[in-house]
Amino acid sequence: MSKTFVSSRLGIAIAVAGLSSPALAQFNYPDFSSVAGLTFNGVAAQTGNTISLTPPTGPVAGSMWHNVPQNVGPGFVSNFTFRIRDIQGLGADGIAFVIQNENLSALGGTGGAMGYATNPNFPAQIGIGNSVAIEFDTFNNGGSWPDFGSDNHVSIQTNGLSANLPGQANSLASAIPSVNMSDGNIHSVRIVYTPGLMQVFLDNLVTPIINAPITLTNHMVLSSGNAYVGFTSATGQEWHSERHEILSWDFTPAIPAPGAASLLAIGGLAAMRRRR
Ligand SMILES: [Ca+2]
Ligand SMILES: [Ca+2]
Repeated sequence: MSKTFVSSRLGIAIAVAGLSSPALAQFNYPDFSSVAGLTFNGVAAQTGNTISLTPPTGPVAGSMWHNVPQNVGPGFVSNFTFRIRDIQGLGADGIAFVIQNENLSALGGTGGAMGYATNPNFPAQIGIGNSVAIEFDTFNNGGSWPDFGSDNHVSIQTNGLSANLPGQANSLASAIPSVNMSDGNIHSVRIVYTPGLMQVFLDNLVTPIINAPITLTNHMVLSSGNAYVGFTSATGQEWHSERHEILSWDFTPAIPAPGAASLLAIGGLAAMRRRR
């Protein structure tokens, strides 16, 4: 393959990525054999076909963002699967799905700050401002800040434009799921948002574990309705850590842009042909 060919292909890729059409911004990673379009910070990295947000060591933190700001304002649906395994000691600290309008290098503190927040014990580790984080928290930091008295909770956390914080004082809504999130099994999450309602489903697409009257623009400043989406994670100590993995991820804005409809139609035709 000639160098000229490579650079012309790269030029086309840049030209496509440079388009601001929301139709191109929606994405689907059935697995992470390709990590094109993603940015990694801290210890987060592709590992085989999955994303390892953190290895089972510590204290470390990692984040992963889709490179293109997504049209979250009018609403969206995002599905992902995660797995938490290689538990050391009590295991810590969990995974967060984060909507933020800071930048692609955003990464918060280690330990209970879970990569999205400022760790109140280590205030030099600044959290991500202008953010809403849905945390899947596997360590009860009750000795340091109120944490629902649970080492297995889900909570929607924000501190408005200021750096996010991990304690329950910054929770908009929360739940204690019946499933053990750090049992080494693959868990499925669906987040459904329309202005005024955020729903979080965990391993059950019928009944949400969180059904909360949340409007993002009450807590964040978006850019023409857009913000970055992605994941953060962290561990506290090597002796209380775990591997946090994301195995798949998709994101669909609520209102398909012109062009998205035709892409969906093409996908539908292809599916029909496959069924025949
Ligand atoms: Ca915690
Ligand atoms: Ca928490």
